[in-house]
Amino acid sequence: MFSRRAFLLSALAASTAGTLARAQPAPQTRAGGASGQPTLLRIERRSIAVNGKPASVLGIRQPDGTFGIRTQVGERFRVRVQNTLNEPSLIHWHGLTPPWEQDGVPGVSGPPIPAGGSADYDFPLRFGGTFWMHSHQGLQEQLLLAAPLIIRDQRDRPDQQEVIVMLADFSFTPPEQIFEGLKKSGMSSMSGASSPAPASGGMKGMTMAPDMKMDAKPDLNDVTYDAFLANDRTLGDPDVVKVEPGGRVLLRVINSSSMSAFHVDLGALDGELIAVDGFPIAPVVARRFPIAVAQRLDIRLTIPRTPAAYPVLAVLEGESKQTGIILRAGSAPIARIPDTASAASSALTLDLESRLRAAKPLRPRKADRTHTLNLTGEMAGYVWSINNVAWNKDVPPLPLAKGERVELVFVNQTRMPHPMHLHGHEFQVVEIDGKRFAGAVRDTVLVPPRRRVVVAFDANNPGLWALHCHLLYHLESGMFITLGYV
Ligand SMILES: [Cu+2]
Repeated sequence: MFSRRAFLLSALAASTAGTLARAQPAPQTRAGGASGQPTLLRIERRSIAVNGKPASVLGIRQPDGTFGIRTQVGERFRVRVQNTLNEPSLIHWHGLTPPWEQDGVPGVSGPPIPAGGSADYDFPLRFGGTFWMHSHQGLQEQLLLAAPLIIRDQRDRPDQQEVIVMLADFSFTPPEQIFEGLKKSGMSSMSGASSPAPASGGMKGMTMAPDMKMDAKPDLNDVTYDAFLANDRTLGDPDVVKVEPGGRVLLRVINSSSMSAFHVDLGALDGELIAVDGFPIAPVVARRFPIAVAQRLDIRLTIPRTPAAYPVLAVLEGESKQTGIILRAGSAPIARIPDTASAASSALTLDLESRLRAAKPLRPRKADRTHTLNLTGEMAGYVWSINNVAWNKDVPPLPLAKGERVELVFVNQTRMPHPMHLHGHEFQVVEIDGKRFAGAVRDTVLVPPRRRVVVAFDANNPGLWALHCHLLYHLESGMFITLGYV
């Protein structure tokens, strides 16, 4: 008999199978479901217009044109993904807790789906909320290969209109060229600085410049984008959503950007933030909320009784560029909103994070195991790493054991913020800079420059799991590690 560990390793080594799902018991037939057929999702090339110019991008849609999927907690996630591209691809279910082989990370959970191939998924949905799906293959995410993944639950009221706002950054430059440019410009900016010249072999990128000041300004927005999109559109031609005057709206904001964080700006409307990354919090009322890459915000709004157009904007961190959608109550006229805000926004901070409190916190428990993850690297050569090791196939998984309470200590030693994402488990923010508190349960947490953030999770989903910075080019250059247990 194979031990579970042997199974784990052999499954890892298998790289030819096109089907990822393990054999499952006969699926329950859903009420109204067409004889228990899985939902079909197609990875496909599609065309959008950006700034009046055509752009060829990727997407994930059902045959009827629906982007992504909307389902219900308690249902099984029964999906067949068809890859219609002429290159391999694989979709990660961001924030869900599937069996590890169905997590959609090429080389970790299994092989990518070859061109023209398909893969099946079948697992129970443990919780509801706002999630999303995106390619974890190469740089496909930059080509908008992402879609909403909404799981309705008892928080979804019949008298509340759901509005999805999917944010993205867009460039007409091919992603591979963007990545090459980052590596080159990192080198040239380094040689022009007063810091010591970079050593050959890229090793310089693995340590902090010794003369770096503690108060050095953060590096934000490495990539200069051509546009910022909300539901695939710019403010020049925005998504206009009809809402009821006096009605209630649930905004599900998803930051599917590859590299860009925003401040969500509700203008004159008060928003009640009720969940982050799908998980409920003690509600926070405000008109502006930060959202890092890969995070989600569930915001309840009450639309005033006066017919009017209410923009929901997202202002780029540290700059004035903005995108957004318009909520149109009644037949109000819609004014053109410029794609630059009147003032530049600040960098994202942890001010809101430190105020968030989980509505359903983890059971208090001492950590059985703690891993410290120094976030390391720098712009020179564009090398990003964890504990000074840029990810490669020979890096062993961080050890842990089933049943343990595990704490991850993120210490950002760089000048860039890093949104850190753990696969297959929800975690709770339990400490910021030495101050313990019962913070939000979520799956992606921002670690700004020089800050220390601690998260806790229960090791209840054995397998091999990715843990990484969600900035696409940081992830791609090595700010990535795995956790493994049986
Ligand atoms: Cu990063």
